[in-house]
Amino acid sequence: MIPELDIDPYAPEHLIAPYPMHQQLREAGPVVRLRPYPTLVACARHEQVQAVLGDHTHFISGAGVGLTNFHREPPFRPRSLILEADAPLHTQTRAVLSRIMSPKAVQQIRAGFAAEAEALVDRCLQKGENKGEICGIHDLAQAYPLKVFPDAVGLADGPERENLLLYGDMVFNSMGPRNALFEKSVEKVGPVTAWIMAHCQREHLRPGGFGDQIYQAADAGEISQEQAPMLVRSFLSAGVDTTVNGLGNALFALAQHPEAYAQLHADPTLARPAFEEALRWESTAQTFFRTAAVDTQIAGVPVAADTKVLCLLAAANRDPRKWPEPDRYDILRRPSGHMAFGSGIHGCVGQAVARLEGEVVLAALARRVKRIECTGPHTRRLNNTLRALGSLPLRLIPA
Ligand code: 4IA
Repeated sequence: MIPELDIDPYAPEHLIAPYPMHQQLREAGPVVRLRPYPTLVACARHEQVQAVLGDHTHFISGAGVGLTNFHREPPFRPRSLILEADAPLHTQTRAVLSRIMSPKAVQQIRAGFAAEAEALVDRCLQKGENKGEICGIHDLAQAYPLKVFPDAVGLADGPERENLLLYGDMVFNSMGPRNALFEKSVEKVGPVTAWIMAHCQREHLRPGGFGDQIYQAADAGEISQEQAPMLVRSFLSAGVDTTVNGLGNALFALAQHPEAYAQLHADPTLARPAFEEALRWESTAQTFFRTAAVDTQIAGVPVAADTKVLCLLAAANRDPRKWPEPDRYDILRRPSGHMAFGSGIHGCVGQAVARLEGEVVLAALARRVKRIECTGPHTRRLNNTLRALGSLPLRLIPA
């Protein structure tokens, strides 16, 4: 009754080129099974992904939002107090993070973030002039979030910030199977975890920054003192590798679509919708899981209690039932309802910060750069959850 497909979404060929697989999954039915993972069900259509994410009482996060079911296997690291939590804990921690990253708070960091974006694009133009090309990933997509986000959190500057990339790679790999990608990132992250946990402590966090504001919430009794470092860990887990790849994918989209870049250059106010459309077109976080809390159903298909539900956000974002010409990158589309930030009560709490980063970087490019060209083949950094580039050689032609 429920279609069963012989597809491993974590096989390298599908991580490299996921879109044909997404189409197969969407067309097979609203809910499918995957032979390599007999204990889960998967949804790839927009309607069902939205329904599952929108129903947090039947589809919980507390058993983990990766493939591992925390009811049966221990979590790989102490569980996040927001991502891997349900009410009432989630309600309490989310309130604190959502205030720290409220639209008003984001308005206050805007000018600084914009100035950094302009300075960085200037440095990239300079480097491009000297060397003929830049790496869109290393020089721009990584450099920018590694500067502005840890600054906002309140970490000291320095090359150790690269630890955040290794840590993010591990966190997002850990949401998939225990495959070679996971093992490799765990190997590399060894000494990094101690650095991350140390930098969750108040003495490493500039007074007034996002991290310190967590401790202020603990001082005010909104969360406990023991919860504070774990919520800072959420910033350090979720705040860098996500925007690095959101920006990287947006640069890739624009480099592959010169006509879209020309529209952006002609009207830099399109920076925000161009970033948003890039999130739809290449969802940074490709997949998340929920766990059925009770015997329930999706699109009338029975789903037993404790079943893991794989939600293919990236497939929902190209579902032709939802989007006309879904494979087209169209910066005039205004893709409201995309799933790249998830949706429902667990929808990305940092999305205003992420959008700010995307907007100001693309706006700085739009104003200073007439054209961007790929000067050679890009490489991919395979990850069980993230759509990530390893390198993207670009020529920036100044305006
Ligand atoms: C956390 C979904 C992703 C962006 C994410 C990763 C880690 C955490 C939250 C969100 O550690 O809380």
